[in-house]
Amino acid sequence: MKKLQACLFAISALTLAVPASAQFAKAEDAVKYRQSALFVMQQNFSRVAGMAAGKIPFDAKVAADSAAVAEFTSKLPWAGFGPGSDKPESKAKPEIWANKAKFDDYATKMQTEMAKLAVATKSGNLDSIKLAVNATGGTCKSCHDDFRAK
Ligand code: ASC
Repeated sequence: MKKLQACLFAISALTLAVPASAQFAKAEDAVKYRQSALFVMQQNFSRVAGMAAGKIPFDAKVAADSAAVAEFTSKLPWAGFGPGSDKPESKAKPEIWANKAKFDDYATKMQTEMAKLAVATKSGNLDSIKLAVNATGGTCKSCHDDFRAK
């Protein structure tokens, strides 16, 4: 019974990790949450990008596993950009909160391209992976250009 409870608790904790309406105990926690999610996503995306660029030996399974993690983590950071989370020091520009619709649009585009990258890695076709890496990287860059301080 204890095990079942622990298991159900773990499952609900996982489910609760995601919603965009999430509240955090402190604004600093929201910043840490979004930075952590973006870091895990970036580590996994750049591994696939490195393979697409020929900088890392291509391994179809590692690429697919990495892209799957990048796709999942691409859903997480946005909960950490809620009201008040502009206050702690970070590279996130105040323009994010002033132009939330534009920021959200970039976030959606990135998630769409990341999902296509995950599909491409499942095909194992390096040419489609390269195209998807470029499209995804473009969505990272355009948002950074507008909304991330140097
Ligand atoms: C990365 C990373 C980014 C994007 C961007 C793509 O690996 O850290 O910010 O890709 O450089 O243009």
